[in-house]
Amino acid sequence: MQLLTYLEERKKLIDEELDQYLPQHGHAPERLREAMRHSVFAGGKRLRPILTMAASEAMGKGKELVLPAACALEFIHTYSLIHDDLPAMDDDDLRRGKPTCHKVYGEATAILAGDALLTLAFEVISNNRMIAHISGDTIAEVVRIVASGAGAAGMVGGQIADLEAEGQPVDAETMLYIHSRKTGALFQAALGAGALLAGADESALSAFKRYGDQFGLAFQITDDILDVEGDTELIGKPAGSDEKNAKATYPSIYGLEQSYRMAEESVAQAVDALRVFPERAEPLRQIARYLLTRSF
Ligand code: GRG
Repeated sequence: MQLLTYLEERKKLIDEELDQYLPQHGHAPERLREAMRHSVFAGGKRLRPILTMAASEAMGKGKELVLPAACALEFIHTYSLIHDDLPAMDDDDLRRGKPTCHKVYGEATAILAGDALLTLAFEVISNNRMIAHISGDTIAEVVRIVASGAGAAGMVGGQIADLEAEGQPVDAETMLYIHSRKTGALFQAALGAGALLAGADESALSAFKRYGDQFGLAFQITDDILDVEGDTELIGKPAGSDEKNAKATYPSIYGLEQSYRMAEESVAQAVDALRVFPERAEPLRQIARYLLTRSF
């Protein structure tokens, strides 16, 4: 399997689908529509929806089955980035190499574009019932795990813990708490949604959970490493911003070399979590390994 071709094909499919789900002309106020599109199409890697599809494929089901839920995860991710960039939070001018939503459309519109993307996500998940005749109970469970991953016990909880930790000395335990929620919880939800829609039982769900835990950790460590060593052009934001903002990161606590070894260990554990799955889980294994070589 050629991972880069796989990722490119999936990204293209997701982009086409995202376009369909976003409000069309005349179906929402034009400025809001434009702001939502600005951020959704600013060039993300589409990792979360790709994981949703790959989880379904690992279960032996098609990727099409989970496309609405996959798009929902990208809408939630995009909303979180829009709000994270606001002056009240990280106050960033650039995201994915482009001016942030509030820089182009103003703060009020950016807040509302984020709100509209978050709510659109749940509207879209319910579409799965129509396109693939998934049972109402399964849809309700998918809504529950996605809402919980995105909410107070997940991403939003991690974000506030991160804001509260600003300017304070942060130990390794607190950093893990922040990252497993702020970043990891949405990856978990993406995998869980794909697995549930594809009919995963308790034991398969727990394997995906183990994979997701370690994947989230490896993603965060490599994200922190890229902030130190990465190329500003490629990562789409100024390199060195974590140090400038006095953020606790893996390199700041463990040093670069040890951080890289920790990322390798997490990737190995993520791959190991999938040992019960046959060949069709290969994309998930390769996506985890790819974290170690990514440049953005
Ligand atoms: C505002 C509720 C709320 C939450 C914000 C996602 C987030 C929580 C903050 C973003 C800050 C940040 C850079 C976190 C590190 C991990 C992360 C989410 C990186 C961006 O994800 P990628 O690399 O982004 O998947 P692309 O651009 O490829 O979609």
